[in-house]
Amino acid sequence: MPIARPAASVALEGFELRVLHLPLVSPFTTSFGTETVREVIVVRAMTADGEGWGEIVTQDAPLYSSEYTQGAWDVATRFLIPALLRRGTVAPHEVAGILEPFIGHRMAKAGLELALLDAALRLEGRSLGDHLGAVRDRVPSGVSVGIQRDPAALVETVRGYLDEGYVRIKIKIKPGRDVDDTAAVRDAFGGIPLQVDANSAYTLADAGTLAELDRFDLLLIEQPLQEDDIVDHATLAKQLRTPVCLDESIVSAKAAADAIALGSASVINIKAGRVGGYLEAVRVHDLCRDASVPVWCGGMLETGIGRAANAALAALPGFTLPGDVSASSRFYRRDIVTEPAVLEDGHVRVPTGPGLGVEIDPVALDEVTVEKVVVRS
Ligand code: NPG
Repeated sequence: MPIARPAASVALEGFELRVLHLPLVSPFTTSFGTETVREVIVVRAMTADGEGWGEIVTQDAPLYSSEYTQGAWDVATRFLIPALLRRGTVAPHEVAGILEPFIGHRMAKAGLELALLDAALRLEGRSLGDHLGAVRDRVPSGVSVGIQRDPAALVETVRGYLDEGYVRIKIKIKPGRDVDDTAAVRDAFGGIPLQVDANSAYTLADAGTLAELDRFDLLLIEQPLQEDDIVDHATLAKQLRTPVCLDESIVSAKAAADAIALGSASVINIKAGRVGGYLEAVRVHDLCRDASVPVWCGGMLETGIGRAANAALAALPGFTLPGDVSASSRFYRRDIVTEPAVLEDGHVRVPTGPGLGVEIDPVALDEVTVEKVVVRS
């Protein structure tokens, strides 16, 4: 369902941006590299009637997408924030239109829009989940498992997450670390809900190897080819029994519609940052639902801010597969919110308080802040 009642306007006075360095509980390895510290930008919208928080999910380097921290910082402070402040009074649903002249930079735009959504909904006393159209009070929690030293180590890591109660396992793969890793997890744990994520590491020439994964009855294979390989993904999908899910390629509702029309994906991962905001994410959800394409909520190692918003999004009715909406403790020893998301019976609760429904822990936030700027009207 499209959002029926837009959130109210807020009188903008400024924005504070902070770069955070959050140490990870263990290194996270994907086909594009290993992270030990999550670098991320947190946004505080300052309005005449209070504040709102958002998160720009870029990483320190442009390895997952073309966006990265210092690029987002620059475009936000130089172009995006000034454009919003020039308007003065802005409703969250107007943000995308105001920022549209600036090409790309969707993660930066999403973070700013989320801060406005939080500010506006707090004023109205409505939760983000209510606003987006959530129909559940908790969402099933899947976990994304990085590439480990060897398949045996992977099995032990997966065992730990299954013991904690995660209801779906996603393992990262790359050339040379695919069939054996998947076989090891399948053999060790039988018919658990299992999927793999290649983060664009393959080409069509690898179709034979990827078809070997068909025997493991995976829920899906995520983003095997490059972001722009929308036609190649359609060609590959015809050669695999495993459903192809797109992540990096889906940068908007239009991109999702194109991918579905071409047969490039039969499942879609929705990440609000990647598509330019939670409101566009709802549009992706709506069109996938109309096309009977299942969706699930992706994760970008969010802090408690983005994690709360993701739980709200994942509670929409078309999210029929468990998402990468795990407990905060999957990544962080100390989060920047006072009540970080926890795993309860394999689920994460959808916050019900006004706005994001989480409160910032100012001491924890200061401790991980490495750079800060305030841009005022
Ligand atoms: O649970 O937040 C999470 C992480 C899920 O694997 C995950 N994210 O490719 O989807 C991905 C990957 C990612 C993380 C990509 C951070 C880019 C940045």
